[in-house]
Amino acid sequence: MSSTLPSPQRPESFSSPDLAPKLHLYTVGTPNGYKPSILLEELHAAYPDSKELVYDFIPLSFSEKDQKKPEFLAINPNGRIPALVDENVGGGHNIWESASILLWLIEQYDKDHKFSFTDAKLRADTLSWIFFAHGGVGPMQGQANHFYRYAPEQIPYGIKRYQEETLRLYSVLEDQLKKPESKGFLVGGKYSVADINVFPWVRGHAWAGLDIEPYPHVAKWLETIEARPAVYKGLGVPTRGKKLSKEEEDKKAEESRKNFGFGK
Ligand SMILES: N[C@@H](CCC(=O)N[C@@H](CS)C(=O)NCC(=O)O)C(=O)O
Repeated sequence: MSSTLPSPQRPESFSSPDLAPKLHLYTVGTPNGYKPSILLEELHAAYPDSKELVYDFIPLSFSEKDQKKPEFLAINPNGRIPALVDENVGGGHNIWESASILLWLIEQYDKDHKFSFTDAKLRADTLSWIFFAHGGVGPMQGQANHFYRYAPEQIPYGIKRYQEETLRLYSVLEDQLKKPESKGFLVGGKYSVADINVFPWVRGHAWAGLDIEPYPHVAKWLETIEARPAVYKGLGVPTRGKKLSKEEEDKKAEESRKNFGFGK
């Protein structure tokens, strides 16, 4: 049976046709979607000779409901992006849930622990911050986005509840990042997978109607990470989101409402 999913595309970093991709990323330009492309680009920059890291991406379309098609459900039974198929391992392997994909990539390909740690306590700290973001920032900010941007009726209680909880989580990040020993990163005084896992969410604070100014250390952390060339490249997969005007934001929200079936 031929696939009805979009064709794979090559990211700019691996445009050479003689490199056969063994990693296939199913993604959309959302915070969860950007996490693995950022890490893949960081790994490529850190290990430029590794052929195992050559990847392509399949830009799924929410309006076409690609994420609910049987071909994709065979890869991710939860019907959501991102998902990764890794053909470097015997028999291939499907990995889904954004944080799980990051941990898989680190375990398999970050041989020199450039974005991870060998020390048991720092590994545990990494998991703590990853679970904090995966169970807290992502879902809470996702709900803030929903009530603030997509809900067909404005429900002030829902907006307030999720915006306030997201801001509380930002204050936890702020307290960590302001410690001198943090050196501006979440774990072990260095940029790691713990930062990559939460960065795309916090970067999208404005979409949830949130202001980052009360959190200067978080704002500085965002700026530092955003300035990394690999992060720039990762944010271009599948498409580069551009800064939108208020009118463009409202149009995008309207489109998204239609795609998710709760449009006006
Ligand atoms: N916990 C999951 C969340 C995945 C998720 O909610 N993905 C959204 C985009 S950010 C999605 O696929 N939405 C489409 C849908 O719900 O059908 C993860 O971190 O991978």
